[in-house]
Amino acid sequence: MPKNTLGEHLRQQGMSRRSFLKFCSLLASGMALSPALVPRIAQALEATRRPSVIWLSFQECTGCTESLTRSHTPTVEGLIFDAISLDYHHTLQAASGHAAEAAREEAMKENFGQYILVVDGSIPLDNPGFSTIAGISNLDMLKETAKGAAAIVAVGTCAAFGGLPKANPNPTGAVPVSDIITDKPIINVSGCPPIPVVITGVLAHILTFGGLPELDDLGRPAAFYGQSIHDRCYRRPFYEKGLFAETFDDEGAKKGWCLYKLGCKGPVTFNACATTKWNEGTSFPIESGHGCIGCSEPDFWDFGGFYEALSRPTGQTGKNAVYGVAAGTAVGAAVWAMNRAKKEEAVRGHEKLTMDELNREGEES
Ligand code: FSX
Repeated sequence: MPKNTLGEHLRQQGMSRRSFLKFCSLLASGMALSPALVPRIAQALEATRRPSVIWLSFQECTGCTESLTRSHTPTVEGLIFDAISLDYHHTLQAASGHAAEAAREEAMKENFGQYILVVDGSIPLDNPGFSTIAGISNLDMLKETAKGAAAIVAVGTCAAFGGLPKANPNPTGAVPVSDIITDKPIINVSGCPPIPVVITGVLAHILTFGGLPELDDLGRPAAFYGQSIHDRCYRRPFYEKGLFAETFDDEGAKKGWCLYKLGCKGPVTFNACATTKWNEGTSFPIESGHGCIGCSEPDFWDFGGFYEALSRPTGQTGKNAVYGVAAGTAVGAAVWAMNRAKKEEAVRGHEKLTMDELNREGEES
C-alpha cells in the first residue's frame, strides 16, 4: 500500500484545497450521500492511504472495463483512479507476461490483508483449462488472490451472478465469485456492464469509510440498487395511464409511451440507470427507445426473451413468475400499487405469487 495519504498524494499532484473539496462533493454524489457529509468525507480522505487494488478478469467480454473507462477527466471516475493504487489489471496495466504476474504477487505480499480485490467475469468449474491466465486457472487465481484481500468487489453480472457464461446450458460450468469465496465480504456490483459511476462509487465508499456500504439481499449496494428501473422511469406516467407502444415504430413509440409491452424488464430490475444514466448522464436504454433487458438481475439471459413482454406468462419461476402474470394495465397497476416492502420481498425472495394473490395485494394497499 502506498505510504502517502490520499490528501498528500493529491496535493503532490497539484490539487488545491478548493479542488479537493469539489472532489469530495463528487464522491458524495457518486456514493449517493448527502452534501452535508462532504466535510466528513474530506476529513476521512485526508488521512487515508490509497488502497492497493488487484483487478482480475475471468470469463467475460471486457464490457465491464470498457464501461469503467468510458469517462473523460476530470470526472469522478478519473479522480477515483488517482485515489487508489491499481496494482494489477489485465487490460489496463502496461506490464505483460512475467512482469505482470510479478506485480500481482508483489501487491499481494506487500499488502496482505489490506488490498481490495476486484473481480469481473465468472469462474468455469467444469474444466480448469477453459480459462487461464499465465497458465493459472481462474479458480486457482481467485482462491490465491482472495486469501489476502480485505474485501472483494464482484464487478459485472458475470462475477456477481454468473452472467452470460452461466446462461443455459452453461457449457463451462460457470459460477459467480460468491460460490467460491465464502469467508470474505463480497460486494456485488451487477450490470452487464455495470454503470461506471456505480463501480467507482463503491470503491469511493470503501476508500472513505473503510467498510462496506449497506447491501441488499443480493449483496448489491442499496444506494444504487434500492429501486427498480420502473420506479424511477420517466415513462412511468404513461404506464399509469395505460399508454403503451405496441411496436418500435408506431405512434406510441414516437410519443415516448411505456415500453412494457415490448419486453421492458424495468419492473423487475433493480439498478440506477434511470437516475445516474450513462455516458455522463446523457441517456439510458429506455430513453433511447429500447426496453430494459434486466442485466443487473441474476439469470437475466434466461428470463424468456428480451422482447417478450412480462405480461405473457413464461412458465419461469422466480421473478418472471411474479411479474409474468401481471397481465395488462389493470393488473400491472395493481401489482405496482403493492406495498413496496412486500413487492421487494416478492421480487427478491423469488416468492411465487398467484394472480389472485397479486390482485388481492394490489386491492389491499
Ligand atoms: Fe460480464 Fe464484464 Fe457483461 Fe461483459 O467483465 S457483466 S459479459 S459487460 O464484461 O463480465
